[in-house]
Amino acid sequence: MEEIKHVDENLITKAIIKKAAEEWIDFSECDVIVVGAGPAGLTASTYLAKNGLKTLVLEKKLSFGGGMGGGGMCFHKLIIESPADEIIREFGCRLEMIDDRIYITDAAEMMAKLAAGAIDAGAKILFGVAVEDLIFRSSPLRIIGTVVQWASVNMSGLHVDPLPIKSKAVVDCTGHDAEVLAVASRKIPELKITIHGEKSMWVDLAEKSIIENTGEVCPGLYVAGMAVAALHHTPRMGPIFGGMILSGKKVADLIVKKIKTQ
Ligand code: 48F
Repeated sequence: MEEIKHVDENLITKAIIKKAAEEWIDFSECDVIVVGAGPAGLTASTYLAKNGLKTLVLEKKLSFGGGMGGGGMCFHKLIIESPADEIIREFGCRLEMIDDRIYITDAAEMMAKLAAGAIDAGAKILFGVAVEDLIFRSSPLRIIGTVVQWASVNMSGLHVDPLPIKSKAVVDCTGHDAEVLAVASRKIPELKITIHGEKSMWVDLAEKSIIENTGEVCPGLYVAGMAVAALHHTPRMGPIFGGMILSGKKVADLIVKKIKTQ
């Protein structure tokens, strides 16, 4: 076997910092910032990027998948109902039918394939970056980007000022706590956003309401996935993911239409 290549320690540091900084500069202004790399965020970013929009996904954890990894109470399976199965198949995910138009898949497979789909479509996913605030303008009132911080800095409790990233649209895909909308509600009262929180479980109604209520919250700010239930006080649905996938696709379609006609 050929001898392993010698690597100078300094080259590692220089290469990582140079390449990462180049990409941060490039993405400091983008078309869409998707906050959260769960099922809704990954689906949305895939279709945004496929449509040629410069799409940045900010995820505060060091992994993608959000609530997918936990399956149902840590049993490693997820349920998908029609017509979301068509989208899941587009990502190359294998499904097994368990009842009329109801399917099951592996949590790890769905996480990996949705993320690979988003990356292959051209979306950039950054881990360990938390969105802690928004950039806004008045007359007319609108959102024009996010304010970000290393999640590890937030966890440390150190006082470090964050950095802004501008975009034409921001999508809250942060799940049950609707973290971005919660900040908007608290810090930009003119937007008149109230987070009521999700209701108890009712699967059919939950899935339908998520898809129906997915969309623009105010100019430049959109919501998809479970954050929709938190905003509209609609039920939760547990480990069934058709609504998340269709919500992600719907928000992407709305943003593409809006940005391309601007
Ligand atoms: O929670 P999550 O999976 O949200 P989702 O895409 O899907 C919900 C389902 O997983 C499930 C369900 C229905 O099937 O009930 O729970 O709506 O993914 C949200 C992601 O956002 C990240 C978080 O770490 C997770 O990966 N996130 C949350 N707040 C922030 C954030 C933030 N402030 N900045 C960056 N990432």
